[in-house]
Amino acid sequence: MDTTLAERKGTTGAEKVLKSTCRSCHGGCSALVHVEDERIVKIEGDPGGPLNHGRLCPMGAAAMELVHSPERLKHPLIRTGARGEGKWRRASWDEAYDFLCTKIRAIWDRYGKEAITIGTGTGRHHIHWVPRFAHMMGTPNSGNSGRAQCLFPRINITTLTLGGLPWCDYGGERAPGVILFWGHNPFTSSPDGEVGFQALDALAAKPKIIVVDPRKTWIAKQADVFLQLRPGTDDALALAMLNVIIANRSYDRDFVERWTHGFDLLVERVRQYTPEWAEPITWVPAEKIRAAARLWAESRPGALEWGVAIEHGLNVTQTVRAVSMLPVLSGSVDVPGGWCLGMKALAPFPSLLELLSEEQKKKCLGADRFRVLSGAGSPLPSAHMPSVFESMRTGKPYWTKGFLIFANNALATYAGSREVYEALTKLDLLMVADFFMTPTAELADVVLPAAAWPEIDEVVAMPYFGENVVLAQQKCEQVGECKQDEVIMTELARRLGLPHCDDEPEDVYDGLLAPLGLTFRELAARGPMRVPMKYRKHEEKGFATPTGKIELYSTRLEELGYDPLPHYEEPPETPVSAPELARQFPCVLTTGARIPVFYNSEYRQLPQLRRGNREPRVEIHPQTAARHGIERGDWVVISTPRGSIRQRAHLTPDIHPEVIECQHGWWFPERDGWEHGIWESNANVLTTHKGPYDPAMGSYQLRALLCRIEKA
Ligand SMILES: Nc1nc2c(c(=O)[nH]1)N[C@H]1C(S)=C(S)[C@@H](COP(=O)(O)OP(=O)(O)OC[C@H]3O[C@@H](n4cnc5c(=O)[nH]c(N)nc54)[C@H](O)[C@@H]3O)O[C@H]1N2
Ligand SMILES: Nc1nc2c(c(=O)[nH]1)N[C@H]1C(S)=C(S)[C@@H](COP(=O)(O)OP(=O)(O)OC[C@H]3O[C@@H](n4cnc5c(=O)[nH]c(N)nc54)[C@H](O)[C@@H]3O)O[C@H]1N2
Ligand code: SF4
Ligand SMILES: [Mo]
Repeated sequence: MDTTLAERKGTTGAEKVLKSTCRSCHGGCSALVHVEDERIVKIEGDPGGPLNHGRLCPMGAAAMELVHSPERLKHPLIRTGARGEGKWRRASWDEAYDFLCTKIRAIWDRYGKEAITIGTGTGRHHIHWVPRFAHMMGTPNSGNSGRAQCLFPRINITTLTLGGLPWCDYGGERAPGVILFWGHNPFTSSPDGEVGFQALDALAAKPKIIVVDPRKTWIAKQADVFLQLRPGTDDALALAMLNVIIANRSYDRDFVERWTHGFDLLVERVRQYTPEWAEPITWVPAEKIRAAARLWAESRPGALEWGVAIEHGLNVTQTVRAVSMLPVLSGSVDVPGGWCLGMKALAPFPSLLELLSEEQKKKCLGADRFRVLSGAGSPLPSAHMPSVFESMRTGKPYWTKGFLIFANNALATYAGSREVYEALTKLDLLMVADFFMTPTAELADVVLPAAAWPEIDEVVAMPYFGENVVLAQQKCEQVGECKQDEVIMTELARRLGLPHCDDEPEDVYDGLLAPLGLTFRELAARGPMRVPMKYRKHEEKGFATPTGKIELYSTRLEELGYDPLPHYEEPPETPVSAPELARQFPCVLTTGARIPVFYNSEYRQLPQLRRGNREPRVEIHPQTAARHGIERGDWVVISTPRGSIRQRAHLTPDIHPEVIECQHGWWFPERDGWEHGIWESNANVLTTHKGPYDPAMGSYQLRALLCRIEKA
């Protein structure tokens, strides 16, 4: 990887156009990157892109501004003052690596290899490399701000019960008859390698539409049935829909009989969950629940678009279980236009888990308690991150003393920002690799400049863990001394003399592509590749579960000590379970519905995206605002029992009158001081990671909490 760009791409002088893949979000849009004299001069959508057909969203369109931002970190920094004092010295990569190696060895000697955790954030290009690097380092502890909160509950639980996570079949043999958007808005969020443009294109065939959301989103306005529920009650709603489908006998009898395990037990279980039972819990009229269940069952095949909203609460496992049964009962699994298991085009990623001894694996923080988070069925093992923070703060069950972060603004995106702060300031070593000096990076001992997507080589397969489309990213420009995360991990591994440190990232890419008979360079030259879809794969080999069937009654959950059938539990902080508290905090708070211009805590530095979005916004229903004397554009203080923040009032009749929605990820890069305003408008000042948790995944609450609003 050390040949110069000019040599590799022949870019000296004339303009060249290189094919790559946008990852300004979870990604997948094919892009053409124009390079002149080794500098990017334009980035545009690639008309040949299988997922985007030439289009880019606002964040993709701002990618060149990201690459060339004057705010970018361009060389390593070592802290010279106290944490947060903002005193740094510029260091060479050699010095930075030497500094890291000395600190790492000192922690190993004093506290053991498990005392270092490798962290990352949402699904970046290097998401698989983080646990790999942890295993090379001899630690069972790696994880991210989303592992128990984002996609992985869906992955781990469907892996246990269906043998894998299915995705909507767009552009296949036929179009879906109905699409169910459940706590999910892919037109804005394009999550997990499932680009919103695909969902948009699927609407052209005029499927029936059902939307479950406390806010009347753009897609909710086109819906045949819109279920405007109380945040956090998704499980109750899904159970009531299952009840109706079973009571009406409108399920696919052949499929259920032949391909599911435990249907009779499910029938028994959901008999109690009638729409009338669900109405006062969910705030959705029973008749609407019936209408949605009828439409879903009648308009097969059904495609389920479910999102992160169901993973930001405490009923994650049960909700994933209940919602995933809707396409199962309607016989929509792995059929054209339905909800299909991926083609798994790549070879399994070499995670090097085998490097950990059994004794070391047992030290994975929180794994014994949250047995679906990182046990069998989890394609990416993970520590329970709240337990990691606890171990940083208290030394229980042992000390975590080093935290090496590759892409995560921990102070903004984990629940309980102040608790995270307390934990980070107790470390002996905090390393942060990022594009920018974030408030989290400001607390580090070493800050490393990371390369952004147009500056890296990578194989990407979309959707995540489905792998129907394989794409390449190509390094098009060298910015300052920035390095790709995989390269940083490899170089650090070499300095530490870790096992497998001789593998080049490109060797790994070639290995992943071997089943396709391609090398990385060949893929990069030819562009994206779509693997032909095969349907009803279970007819050949069954489902990859212990019974070979879809487990409505989960034998794996039973074995792990969890309820094998879905049930509903009211979370502890709601108007129903805590009426006393609700007198002080009368509104239901949800946070973080995605907006088109920012990515979690990112991009506030980019004028193209910040323009028109200078300040954080809280959505309030006009009646609720009037009750509190709040007018459009006022600063509003939002409080929970844990803290207060302020955001500007955005009044809209599209939100449920009892619900408040505040944006997440806010800090102000332009402000002085290490905090850069991290305590002012950051939604996670309002949350906690100290529990309670979902019993199987260890998820905490980022949404569906009680709050109070007042004019600032
Ligand atoms: N209250 C509340 N909190 C939430 C959420 C919510 O809805 N509400 N959403 C949660 C979810 S679902 C998630 S996944 C997390 C996301 O949490 P994070 O992943 O922490 O979020 P980001 O702000 O997207 O990214 C963090 C940092 O990564 C840097 N970065 C981006 N790409 C790269 C790269 O390739 N290499 C390196 N080294 N750095 C890079 C960015 O500059 C940024 O500073 O937040 C969670 N937090
Ligand atoms: N532009 C942009 N794109 C992003 C991101 C970003 O920050 N910006 N973040 C990325 C990340 S990390 C993720 S995980 C994905 C998430 O993307 P999505 O899965 O689409 O999730 P959100 O947009 O967070 O929420 C979807 C909807 O859930 C609703 N909602 C809120 N609470 C509840 C609830 O309790 N129940 C139900 N049923 N609905 C509820 C919200 O009103 C919102 O309309 O987006 C990714 N893509
Ligand atoms: S949807 Fe994501 S991958 Fe596509 S252009 Fe936007 S940021 Fe890039
Ligand atoms: Mo996420």
